[in-house]
Amino acid sequence: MRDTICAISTPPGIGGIAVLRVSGPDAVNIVAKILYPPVKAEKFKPNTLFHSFIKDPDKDEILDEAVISFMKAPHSYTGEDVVEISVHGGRLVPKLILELLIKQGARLAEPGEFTKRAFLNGKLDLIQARSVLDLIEARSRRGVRIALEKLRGKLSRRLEELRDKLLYLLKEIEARVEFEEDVPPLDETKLKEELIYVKNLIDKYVEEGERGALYFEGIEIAIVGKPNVGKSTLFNKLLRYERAIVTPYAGTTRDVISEEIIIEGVPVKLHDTAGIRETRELIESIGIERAKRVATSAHLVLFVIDASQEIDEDDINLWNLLEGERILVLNKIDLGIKVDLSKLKNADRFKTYLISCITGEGLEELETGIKEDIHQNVEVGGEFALSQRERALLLEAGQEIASAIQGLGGIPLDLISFHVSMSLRKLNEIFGIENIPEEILNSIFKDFCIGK
Ligand SMILES: Nc1nc2c(ncn2[C@@H]2O[C@H](COP(=O)(O)OP(=O)(O)O)[C@@H](O)[C@H]2O)c(=O)[nH]1
Ligand SMILES: [Mg+2]
Repeated sequence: MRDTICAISTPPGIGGIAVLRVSGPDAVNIVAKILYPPVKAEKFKPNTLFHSFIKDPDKDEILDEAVISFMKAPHSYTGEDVVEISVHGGRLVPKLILELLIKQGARLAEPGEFTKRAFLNGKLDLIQARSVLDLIEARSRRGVRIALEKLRGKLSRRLEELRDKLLYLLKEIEARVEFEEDVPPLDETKLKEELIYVKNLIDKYVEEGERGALYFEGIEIAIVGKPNVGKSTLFNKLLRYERAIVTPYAGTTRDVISEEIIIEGVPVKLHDTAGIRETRELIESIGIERAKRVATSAHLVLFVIDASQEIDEDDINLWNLLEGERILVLNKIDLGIKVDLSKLKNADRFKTYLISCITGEGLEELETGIKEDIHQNVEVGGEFALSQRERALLLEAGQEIASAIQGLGGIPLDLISFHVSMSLRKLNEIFGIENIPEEILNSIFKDFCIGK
């Protein structure tokens, strides 16, 4: 039998109300003990509210006025008896009530423990449980939609279809391994086709799930260029406030400054970097190292050049240092245009924008270009998001199927069967059907807040 847990489910601080949640077999008894005037357990009717006062049974002092609701097992979030106590939101009172609950025998819940119980009691599969976190953390409407669909089982249903298919194939193969004489021989061509079908579907889901995940994990954009070309000015323009210090002196930005903005529903971490050039100064050179790192790991680089100057060694060296996607930004066109892009290798492969951060010319077009690029990255149609754990397991499931396909015709049938069953196991792990070790379970729920 599980114990009874409690937590404050609303965020800390001052608010209209605060909600304390109690879940477990003793929820009603424990809460009843701190109500005043005293109530019997019968007072708690499923799915109804009643008004009461909260009082420490050992003291003669009312703590607050409250509304109590009761959801009876299994018809509650956790699948257990759940009592929720709404009190006045404040700095101290909810904490005092929480202490009372603990004194009466409830245990303070761990982060995500309510949701973990929902999973353990079969109210949610592990995919849905994880989507609760996505929903809480969603920073855009699109993110909310993706998380909600996942919570309602959209992804679970798709993966279930995969599982059913694999289960069917596994039975087909196993029948040949076990009762070779009694069943018609295996049509290997057909089996291969079906395995390829499954493999392609898995690949598609991994890719789609990765794109969808960008709505939660976000993407990174780094502004890169030699000193004094206007990186910090552009950074501030894109943020729409003066975050980075701008001066006419080269080497002003010595570290990477990062801020998050939402573009097209996608959280974008924008990095302003130290101008990259040869330098003897220690602080500046550490900043430059960081800038290089950020530029390498970013999804997109905005490469800024001073359009009013000729391209020099510093621009060229830096350009050659980069590998990934980038957008070329020719800034300061209000001072005239002198650049000759042919000095930059393969510059014509990338989108180029002429702008002036001072007059604002071209900025809108640049922003549209950035949006387009983000769209390409997350691509409309990223219909669901996979967490890193889900992605890793799905990839492994796919690898097992690939091994089965490769082995067909060459290796014994029971080995093929082994790969297919391993793949099935990985899928089951995603759902949480396979026995999952306590540490892994805890690591899944540890990112949740207390009270969820
Ligand atoms: N004329 C002109 N000056 C600019 C423009 N953008 C930035 N600057 C100036 O260039 C200098 C360096 O800008 P800053 O953003 O600090 O460059 P960073 O070193 O690349 O971060 C500052 O004096 C800015 O005001 C522009 O579009 N036109
Ligand atoms: Mg700067």
